[in-house]
Amino acid sequence: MGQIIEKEINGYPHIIYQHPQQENNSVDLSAEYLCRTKSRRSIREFSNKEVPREVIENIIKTAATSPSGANKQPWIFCAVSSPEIKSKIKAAAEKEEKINYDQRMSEEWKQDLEPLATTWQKPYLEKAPWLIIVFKQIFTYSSSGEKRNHYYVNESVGIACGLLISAIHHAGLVTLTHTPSPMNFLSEILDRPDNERPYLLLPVGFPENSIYVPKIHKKPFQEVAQFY
Ligand code: IYR
Repeated sequence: MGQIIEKEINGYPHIIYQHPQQENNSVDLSAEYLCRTKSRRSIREFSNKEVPREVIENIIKTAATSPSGANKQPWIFCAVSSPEIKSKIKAAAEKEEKINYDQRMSEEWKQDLEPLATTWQKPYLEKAPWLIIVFKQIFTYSSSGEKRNHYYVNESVGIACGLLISAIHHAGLVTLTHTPSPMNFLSEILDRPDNERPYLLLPVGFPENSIYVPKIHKKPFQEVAQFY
């Protein structure tokens, strides 16, 4: 008898689940993914080499596979390649960052950032071929205009951004998780609706030739994992 692949549970259609990789090689697969992932670094110096829109679409589609509270998918990924819009974003971000570095950040915070050599200037916001601005949707509107709840919005969008960053790296590109603060200027420049809040800004592209990154280390495994 053939396998039933569809059935109703709770009155809703369900389909049988099959993982595409059914061979028993999880050790090799996990080691391979670790190896590929370890080479990821946050990059602040971008080449202006073009990145095809299809790559950006694939990266966003990958992020959009993410799990989310009640599968509400409370996110939108805005991809900007327009030089005019990138310039507006750079100007607004630098205005806020200058105030941050001059007035809002504590001495301890500035000291913590010294190894990263960051400043209020953000040339990558113009130079990178793409900016992806992730907005969280704190609620949504039904087709009849009623407010509908979203759940675990920060967790959901955070997980989706993790997948996004991984997809960017695995496409041979680089990014930076940039969080200008405050960042409501992004809602204004991109004319986003009132149910959305900016969450993360990621310049995406190829790295500039011969660049240096800080020699920093991830915590040793013993410090980040505890087995019981
Ligand atoms: N947002 C500022 C400062 C900054 C803060 C942290 I925490 C970093 O890890 C890096 C930078 C900036 O982008 O310069």
